Amino acid sequence: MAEEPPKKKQNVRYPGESEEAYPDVFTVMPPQPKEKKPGQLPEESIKQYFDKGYVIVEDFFSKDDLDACRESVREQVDRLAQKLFNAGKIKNLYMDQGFFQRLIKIEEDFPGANILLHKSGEFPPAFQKLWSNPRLLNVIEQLIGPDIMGHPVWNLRTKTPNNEATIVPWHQDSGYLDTRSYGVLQVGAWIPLLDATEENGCMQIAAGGHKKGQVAQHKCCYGGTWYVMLEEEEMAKTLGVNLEKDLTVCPVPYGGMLLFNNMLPHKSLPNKSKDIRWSLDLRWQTPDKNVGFYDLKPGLLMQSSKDPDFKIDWDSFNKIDRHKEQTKSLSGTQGS
Ligand SMILES: O=C(O)CCC(=O)C(=O)O
Ligand SMILES: [Fe+2]
Repeated sequence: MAEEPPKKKQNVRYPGESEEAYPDVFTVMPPQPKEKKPGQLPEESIKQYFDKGYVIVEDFFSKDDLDACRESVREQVDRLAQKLFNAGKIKNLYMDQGFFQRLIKIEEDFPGANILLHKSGEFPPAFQKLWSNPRLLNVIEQLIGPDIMGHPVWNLRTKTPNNEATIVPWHQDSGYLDTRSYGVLQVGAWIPLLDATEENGCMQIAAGGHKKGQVAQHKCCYGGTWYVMLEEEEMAKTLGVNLEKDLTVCPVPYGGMLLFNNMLPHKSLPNKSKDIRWSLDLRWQTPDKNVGFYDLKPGLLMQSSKDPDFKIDWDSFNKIDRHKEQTKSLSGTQGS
């Protein structure tokens, strides 16, 4: 028997049930920093970001920045393998398998292992370092201004080949978020840990779909997953998207990233390759409304225009585990 949907609270609007629109927030470029800072993008890229809602940046990260993240993922996979092996869930530790294969083998013995990793909530120092990378924050400053709050929703994507649970359908990131944050400008950085291609399941976006500054009605849930989804007709009707011309495939080489705002519809392609398509997605927002993730976890201030010596308070941030809080609250909402 199907479970009854949770009773709707009075006077609460759920994601997508809002006609609020903030076109200027997402289409008007903030004043650009007066001095050029390391890593900053040329003006044409910033213009494209506000016009189309996204920009692909190649050759941005150093090998060390991303190799440290790969190493951290390797360690997480190893810990997961040990745990499942000790619990008798997998036949072998698969130590001889490399970075792009080991989780596939684990998954064969224990379907869903990749989701356990995706939802583990572990935010290791290498990911934190990438999130607060000064060159990256210089770019974020170009996109949202000098006051920068890290958004608590980040993800490690464990996209094993031919796995429905890792194919993310059309959505706007704000479709996952609290309606109180709708007018807040947010940037997402999608960072692959290999060359992301059409074959291994890179992202697709609907260029210009951010222009109305509005969150369209999302449906829950896609196939057997927890992902919310935006139907193509709804995207056309509410956001004025014409996929015939707006659909854009976004391959990103290792070392690069795709930047997009929280109103831009996007999805990921199936992984038809033989390797795991690892990626990280990280987010930032203007600090005007620190709604964080449904009041379960607030954002983390990373840069302040008032204080050039501002120090990030990692301890307070790391004290709260978003996934644990989410489970506790039993609200049924999930970060993408
Ligand atoms: O990596 C994916 O497949 C989806 C990523 C995504 O939806 C995001 O970065 O917001
Ligand atoms: Fe997303």
